[in-house]
Amino acid sequence: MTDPRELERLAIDAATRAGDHLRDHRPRRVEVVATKSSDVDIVTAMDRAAEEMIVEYLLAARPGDGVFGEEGHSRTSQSGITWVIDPIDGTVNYLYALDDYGVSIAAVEGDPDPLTWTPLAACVHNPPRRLSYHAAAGHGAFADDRPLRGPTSTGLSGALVATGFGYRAERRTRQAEIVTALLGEVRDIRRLGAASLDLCLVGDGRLDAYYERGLSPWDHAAGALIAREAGALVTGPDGGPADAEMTVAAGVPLHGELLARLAELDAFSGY
Ligand code: LIP
Repeated sequence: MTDPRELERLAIDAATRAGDHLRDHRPRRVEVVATKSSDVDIVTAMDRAAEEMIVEYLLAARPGDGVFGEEGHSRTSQSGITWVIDPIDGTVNYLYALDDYGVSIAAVEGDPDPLTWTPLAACVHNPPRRLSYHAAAGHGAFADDRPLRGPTSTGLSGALVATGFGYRAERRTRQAEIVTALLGEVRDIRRLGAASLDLCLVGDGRLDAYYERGLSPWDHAAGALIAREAGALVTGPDGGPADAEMTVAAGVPLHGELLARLAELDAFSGY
């Protein structure tokens, strides 16, 4: 049985090395090399370079592991452990030289499917702040060496709620309707642009809640474990694992209140 703290250390080292490269070698003009679901769903040369660095480092240390990366690295695991990688979560922020982006790396046991995998270890590294959020299953969550403060216990009307919007205009239009309905019912809304950081900030009590529909597994794999190890609830619409349908993260009682309100707003399907 692999010690999750060994995997956590590897994730921190791999994320920090890639993060140093992203920060210190960021070109003045970041090159967009491809688009995915829409013209604004971009891939940069630095996304690809960072993923290559991360995969090379992790497989040099653990050659039998699997890989499931946003930018195309995919490898079946022989060891039972797979690395779920988003080399730049918050790519648009990176493109615009905004500081809210993260190198997100999680080690999971089982298939790379958020509905069935067992998260073991995670790191979300924020290069501009030289800060690593990290966790090993059963061993708590940290920001560098500081234990995370844990989620807040506020109710919906006093909540600072983060969310995000998809890359397709049709989805964003529906998401705007939902956030408009919530805006008059909560303290305020934030849209940072990186799900992995949003989830870590809920675990650190610096956001009261986060919700988003349409996340990919690599967007939430690491941040969800870190938030959970800090004491937050992170689920999908039915209280099960977070998935593309919906990710909701908060402490109690807010998690239940927000989930119920999103259900009333029909936020879980149709867009
Ligand atoms: C981003 C997510 C964010 C979402 C953005 C985008 P990416 O991931 O972290 O929460 O709102 O639309 O999907 O594409 O930067 O890896």
